[in-house]
This record gives sequence, C-alpha cells and structure tokens, in this order.
Amino acid sequence: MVGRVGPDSLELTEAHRFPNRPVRVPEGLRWDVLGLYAGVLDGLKATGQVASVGIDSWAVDYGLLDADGALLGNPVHYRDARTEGVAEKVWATVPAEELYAATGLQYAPFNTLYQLTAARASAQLAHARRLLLIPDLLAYWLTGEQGTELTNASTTQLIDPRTRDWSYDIAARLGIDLDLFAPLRQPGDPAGVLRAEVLEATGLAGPVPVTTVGSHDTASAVAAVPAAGERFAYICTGTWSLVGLELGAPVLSEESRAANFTNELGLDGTVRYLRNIMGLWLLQECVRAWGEPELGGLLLEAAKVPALRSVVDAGDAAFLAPGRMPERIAEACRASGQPVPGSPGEITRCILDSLALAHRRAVADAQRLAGHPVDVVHIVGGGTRNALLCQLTADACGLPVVAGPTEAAALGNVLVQARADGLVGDLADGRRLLTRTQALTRYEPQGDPARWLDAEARLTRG
Ligand code: LRH
Repeated sequence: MVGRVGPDSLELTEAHRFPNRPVRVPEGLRWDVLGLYAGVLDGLKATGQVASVGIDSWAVDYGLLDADGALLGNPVHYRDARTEGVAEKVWATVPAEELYAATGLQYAPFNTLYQLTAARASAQLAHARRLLLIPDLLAYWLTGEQGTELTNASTTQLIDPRTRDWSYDIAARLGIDLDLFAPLRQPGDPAGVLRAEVLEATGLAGPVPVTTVGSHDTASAVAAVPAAGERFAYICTGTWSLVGLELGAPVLSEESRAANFTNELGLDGTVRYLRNIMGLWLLQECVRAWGEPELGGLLLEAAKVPALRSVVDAGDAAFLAPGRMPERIAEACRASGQPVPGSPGEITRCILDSLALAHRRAVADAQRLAGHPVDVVHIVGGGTRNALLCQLTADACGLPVVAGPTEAAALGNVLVQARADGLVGDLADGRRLLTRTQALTRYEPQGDPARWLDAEARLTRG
C-alpha cells in the first residue's frame, strides 16, 4: 500500500497484492516467508518511489537465524498443532495466574512463549542464534539490520506491560534465552535503509529509510481507529476480531485473566486491552470448503435467514485449526441443542450472529473489567465491508457502530511513518486527520437487546 500524507489529506493506493498461503509439509503447517519477501520486493517495485517504508504483519510468529544470519527453515504457522498440550507444561513451572500477573497476555496456545516451549528440544532452536518476529525478519532482509519492535514483542508473552521491557524473571524460569531477541525498538525509530541489492531489485532510488511502525498489525489498526476522546471500544475485524479498549495502563486482575483479556502494547504508551475472537476466519474457512462462492451472494442469503436461530462460541479455540469448518459449526450447534444450520446461507448467518454476540460480550466485559465506559464502537478492517455484521454488532452491543476505515492497519502504519517525518502530530492528531479524510459509515442499534441475552444463555447451557 502506498500512502500519501498532506496537512489535510491521507490517501492509500494499492500498489500490489499477493496471497499469503501457508503450506502443509510432513513436519507441519509452515509460512512461505520467502514467497512473502518476494511479494514485498514486487510491491516496492510497483510503488515507483517512496520516501519511507514501514512493515506490519500478524503477531506471535518468528523466523530463526543461525550464527551466519541465515534463516533456519520456514517459520512455523501459529495454527500448527505443535503447541497442543504445551500450556499445561508451562503452567507447571509458572502457574497461569502468575504468568498473567507478569505479562498480562491472554491465554492463546500460539503465544510465542508456548511456541518456544514446544520447540525446546528441536534441532532448529539448538542452532538458532537469533529470533526475529515476522515483520522484523522482513525488515532485516530489506536493511541488514536487526531489531525487535515493541508492540509485536508484547504478543510473545515475554514482555512486562508495566515496564514495557522484557519479563526477565519469567523467561529465566522457563529457560527461554532472551539473548535470542534483537534489541527492542519503538514505533517511530529508524530501522535502517534499503540495502543496495534491494534498491537494484526494486528500481527505487536510495537512500530509502525503513521506519519502525506498530509492526503488530493490530497495533497499527488501533492507531487508525478514527475516535475522538477516550470513551470508545474498537473491533479490528479480519481473519480475527480483536475487540477491546485503549487504556493508559494494563489490567492484570485475576478476573481479567479469567475473562481471557489481553494487554498488548500500543503506540505512545497505550495498552490494547482486548480479547481475540475467532473472527471472519470462521467464514473464510467455510467459503474455502464451499469452493469459494461469491461473498455478496452468501450475505444476501444470510440476511434472509431468521436472526439468532443458532449461535456458536466464536471465542472457542476449537475453531482455531483449519479444515471442516461447516461441519464443526454444525456439530457445535447440535451439541448445544440448537437448530443445526445446513445451507451456506444458514451457516453464514450463524457465523455472523455468533460474531456479533461475541463482540457484544467482549465490549461489555472490557468496560466492566477496566472500569472504562464507552459511548461508541468503532469497527475497522475487512469486516467494515460486511454491512450485516456491522448492523448486527450495533444491535448486539446496543451502541452506535462507526465502521471504517477498512485498511486500518496500513493507515496506522503510514501515520507512524508520516509522524517520524514531522507530517502529523500525536495519536489524537492522526485520528483527527483520519476522521476528516476517511469514508465512515454509522449504524444505529436496532431491535430488542434482550434477544442477545437469550442467545448468550444458550451458549453457556450447551
Ligand atoms: C491479527 C493478529 C492478531 C494475533 C493473531 C495471531 O492478524 O495479529 O492480533 O493475535 O494475528
């Protein structure tokens, strides 16, 4: 994405798009990270020329480098099965309560800490001298310089959200060598310049600086939530729904742990207090199983299906792995004694109702646990294109929803680069620019909110 920023303008254009296809090999599910890097180079070439480059991606995953700086194998995909049953082993050394009080991270089997524990006896880790999170790995290949960007580092479960530094004690007790990580760097810090070979491969004229941005895509997306003031919740929609609040300090209570809320780090000393919900992954996997029918048609069919006939728990890790998604959703409905959706339209409706319900729960729980009331819910990311999901979320939350921008992560990324260049001011200033320049749609809550409480009760009964 190419961003153009002026005093009263902020525009994105897509220079190049390439698929990110995980590959299943005998040892498990892997990322084709060389393919991604090649896509990045093609993308840079397609820009013509840029003043700065910033990289963000999904969280938690990493590549390992040997003593020569060479990549050791393909990075493992966070949906790979290697972390099954690993958390219990970790908790035998550091109890889950203590781990939460120290790192503030919600339990997810794929947090880097569990992945590293799963890999403990592997030959690859034994030979590794450096670990780079995915955006830091791409930045290393582009610049030759290594660093660990803070917002993404906070998803490793090895950062203390109070000090915004490593959790040295936790790492030591779990036998994780923090020297594997390159020094921490902050959004806005310089991350080097494009190497001569990269300039040659892309045709760009150097020097082109690489700027550290909120390299966790969700950190960048939250930075681009066009909110005024503090009384807002956000939902970053896409493969995941990340639902929560922006806070000045982490919430590390036992109640918060039990509710599975995470304290990831955001820009400018903020904390992203949120819950990971399975998100449109549920629908993406069904669409794949149905042979990729057109989404518009599916949503029209879904809109005709009566509301809230059956719902599933969109926070359930049972939906994490790829494959057989329509069947797994049907099984979950059957197990909780609800009508079993059969047609693609019915299953789509079940997914959207379930997501809206999970959004409702997370928005309500976050406000209660953080003692931070909100007046509006902002939806950013891919789900903003799904008007039915936005309306259902407004209905379920009983709050107005403001949907947009869609490319929030890219906009948040660009804003941090623009700021490093002195073109925009702080987070609030960037948000005002977004509000003035981006297309936003408002959805007012409709219908009786009690219906959603009834549906929620069905989940807990199941
Ligand atoms: C979204 C995301 C999310 C993480 C998940 C692994 O792309 O970064 O914030 O929890 O991927």
